[in-house]
Order: sequence, then C-alpha cells, then structure tokens
Amino acid sequence: MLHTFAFHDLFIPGNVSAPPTRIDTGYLIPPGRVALLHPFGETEFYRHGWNSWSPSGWTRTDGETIGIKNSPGRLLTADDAVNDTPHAHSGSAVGAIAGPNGDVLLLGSLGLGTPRVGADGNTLWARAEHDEAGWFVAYGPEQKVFADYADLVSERLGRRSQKAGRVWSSWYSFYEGIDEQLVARTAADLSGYPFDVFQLDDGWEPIVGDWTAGPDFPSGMEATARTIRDAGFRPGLWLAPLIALPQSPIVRERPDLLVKDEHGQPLVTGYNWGSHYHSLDTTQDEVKEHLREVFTRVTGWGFSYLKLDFMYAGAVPGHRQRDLHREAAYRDAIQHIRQVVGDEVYLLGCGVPMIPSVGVFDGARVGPDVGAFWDNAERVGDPSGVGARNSIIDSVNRAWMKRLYEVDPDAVYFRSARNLLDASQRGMLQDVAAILEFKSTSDPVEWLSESEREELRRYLERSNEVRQLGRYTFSIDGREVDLTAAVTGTYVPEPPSVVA
Ligand code: 9PG
Repeated sequence: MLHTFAFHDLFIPGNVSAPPTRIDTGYLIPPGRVALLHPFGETEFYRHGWNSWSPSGWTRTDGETIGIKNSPGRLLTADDAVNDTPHAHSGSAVGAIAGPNGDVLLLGSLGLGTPRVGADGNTLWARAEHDEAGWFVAYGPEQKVFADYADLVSERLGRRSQKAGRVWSSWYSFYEGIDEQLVARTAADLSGYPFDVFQLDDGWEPIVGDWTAGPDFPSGMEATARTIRDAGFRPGLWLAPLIALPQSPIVRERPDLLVKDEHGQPLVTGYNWGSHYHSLDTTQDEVKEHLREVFTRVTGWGFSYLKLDFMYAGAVPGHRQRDLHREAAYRDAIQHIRQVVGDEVYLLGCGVPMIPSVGVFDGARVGPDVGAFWDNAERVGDPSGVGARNSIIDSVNRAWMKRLYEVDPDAVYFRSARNLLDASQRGMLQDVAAILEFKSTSDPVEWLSESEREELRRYLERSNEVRQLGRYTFSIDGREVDLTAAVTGTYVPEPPSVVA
C-alpha cells in the first residue's frame, strides 16, 4: 500500500505492507518490504556491514559500492555473503541517505531475520529474509536519527550494563605464539599497570574446536587464570565456540553435530588458520549440551571475561536440525551461552552479527583487526583486511552503536619497536579508542621504552571527555580531533623514513 511519510516540510511517498505508526522520533513500519521514494537524487548512502569485520561507511549512490569484492572466501567470513550486492548499494539491518544540511533519512530494522537496506538515486528500500521485526524510518540530524534508531533496537533486544574496563590482550603482540611461561612473565611485567583485564587470545587451545588446555599450557588453564589473577587482573580468554577445524576431534568424531550443506555434508562456513572450518548446529540438544560443558569448564577455570570469536558462523545459511531462521538460531545459541555463564561474566563478541547480538553481549568488536601497519599490501582494496586503516574506518562509522553495547575498535599501540605505524598513526588509533570508550592494547611492557610506558599509563588512567562535533570530528578533553581524512581514505601515510 502507499503511504506518505511527513517529516516537517519533507514528504516521502512510500510503498509499505501495512499502515505505519507515527512516534515522536519517526515512524514504525510493520514487517514486509519497504520502498521509499526520496527526493535527494544521487547522494551519500550509509552502508552497514553484517558482522564485526564487515565494511561500513558512507559512499555516494553514484559512486563505488562498499563491500568485499572479488573474494568469495573472505566475503563468506567477513560479511553476509548470500545477500551481498556488489553492483548495487545495500547493507545489513540499517541504511541511510543524506539530505541537505546534515539531515539524513534512515531506514532500519528493529530485529532479526537478516534485514537488508539499500538505496539508489531514487529509492531507499528494505526487505528481510525472514520478516517479522518491522522497521523504523526517521529524518533529521545524522547523529540524532542513528541514536533514535539504536535506542529502539535496544528497547526491543536489550542493553547490558557491564563495562570491560581497560584490557590487555595477547593477540597483537604474540599472536598464536603463547605459552604458560610467556603469559606468566608478561602478566607479572604488567602488574601495577592500570589494566582491568588480561585476556589470552587464540593459541592456548590444541586446535580450534577443542576447548581444552593445549600442549603449551601443561599446568592447565586454571593455573594460568590464577597467575593472571595474582598479577592483579581479571582473567580473560578467547574462544570460537561455534566453529571447528576439519582436524578437530568434534569434526572427526561427530560430524552429525555440524551445520550441513544441501548434500548433507558438513557445510564450509568460513576460512582462517590456512583452512576452511565448519559450524556447530546449535539447534541440536547435544550441541547445546556441549556448549554448556565448554562454558562451565572455562568459567570454572576462573576466566570471567570471554572474547567469543567467529560467532557469525552460527548464523550462516545452511541445514540445521530445527527449522528456524539462521539469525534466530544464532540468538538462541548466544542466549543459551549467556544463561550458562550467568550475568557476571563479560562477553565480548567478535565476528558477531551486529544486531542479533544486542542485549546478550556486553561488548562487540566493530571493525576488522588492527595490525602494526597502516594498510595491508596483500589485500589492497579489501576493506575487511587487517590493518590500522580499515579498523579505523569501520570503527568510526559504527560509533553510534555505543548505545547497543560497548564498542571495541580493537587494540591500540604504544610501542614504536616492532611497529610500522608512526606516532601520528598510533595517535589516531588511541583517539578512536578514546572516542569509542574502549581501551585495549597488546604491548608487552618489555617492548616499550621508558617514555612509551609512561604514555601508556597516562592513557589508561585518563578518563576522557568526548563529544562528537560532526560525522568524523570529535572533541577529546577539549582537543579537536578530525578523523575525516583517515576515514574517507584521503589520508596518505608519510613514506617510512629510512633509518641508516
Ligand atoms: C585470533 C584472531 C583474533 C582477532 C579476531 C580474529 O575475516 N577474517 O578472515 C578474519 C580472520 C581472523 C580474524 C578476523 C577476521 O581475527 O578478530 O582479534 O582474536 O581472530 O585467531
């Protein structure tokens, strides 16, 4: 049916499935397809990515689309592959187009069902694989309409209140090369630094899919958790509980517990660790029981901050035992995990589908991995590739998600050693983390000079007064920070100086 949406002096004709309801901040539209005829012509479009690593940001409707191009494996891992439209502008759950004077027209889903929003020079449209959530449409100042949208989403899906505090993570220094002695030494060196959490990342487990202590942790994970606690920190642990590598015991022994393809074979749900991997079918009772065991075990060891990674793989299309929409299956799985660990455990989502994680996760990663370099030379043009540049672009474009959960832009660096980022690039990362209010680093004390140690301390101790001034401009403690060049890609790094 046709409906005309009235926003002050702007009238937008739209095609909707049932009559919308006016609310103070805009309109609620019942589930079903939506097409709005906008008067802005070719303009800017805000594209939102499906999971933590998926590209998000503003582009022109008559310009290049934002997304992962020409790389099916990465697309499967780092965005919603089946709904991607490389030749047309579309994104996940929410989209917006820019009108005059900083006002935007936003259209966003209020729930699950892999909702999709797209635009061109005439229309802003929305549809979902599984339509039951309904939509919000609003027109007004950019920050206000995004905030209003976020508030409606968390009204429906919840908002947790636990804060992570300041986090040290092992990933961006040691990667998988961790062992119990290195962890003990690193934690002892950090003792007295104002960190709240010391989080072990990937590398402790024998193989992804087997969440027991690996060979480099011969004393067991409980001993390591104790070591971390004795150093003065809350023990944190990484795991990817919904996926398993082909060589893991669960895949070899119980392939029946996996999500299947159309031939009944274990479905490939992503790529990493030089391999493909599979997903657990969380709709099966035995898988729920397995998850209960895993989470009872790791919290029993003493870890109370959990970084749950590659979670999108629990929401990919595939054959599951129970026939419910993939995002509903995912939410059911994370609610089960939350129920097992209880309210006191901090859950940081990584590689999570963004909207279906609201209200269950305390925090979520909102961009690709950082790296100790600006851009990835091997994957130029892949906006989900590792590096400071891509991480900053995605994270800043998702600052509005603060209202849904804590937003983690990933680690920042203080070290100049073993780092290709110069001081100004390190400063940008530090500013982005201050703006998003989530401070983490991976620098071992040993890798820092005396002055870098001081800088790190000051950074962690400072609580910042942050204000957003414009789309990419902020004030941090009265200092103006303009990230426009970095986020829009016009920032060109200085060529590294050659040290004789
Ligand atoms: C551990 C790492 C770290 C890191 C996570 C995640 O799109 N991808 O293919 C992709 C692969 C790995 C990845 C991110 C994206 O890294 O983000 O912080 O925990 O796993 O293995």
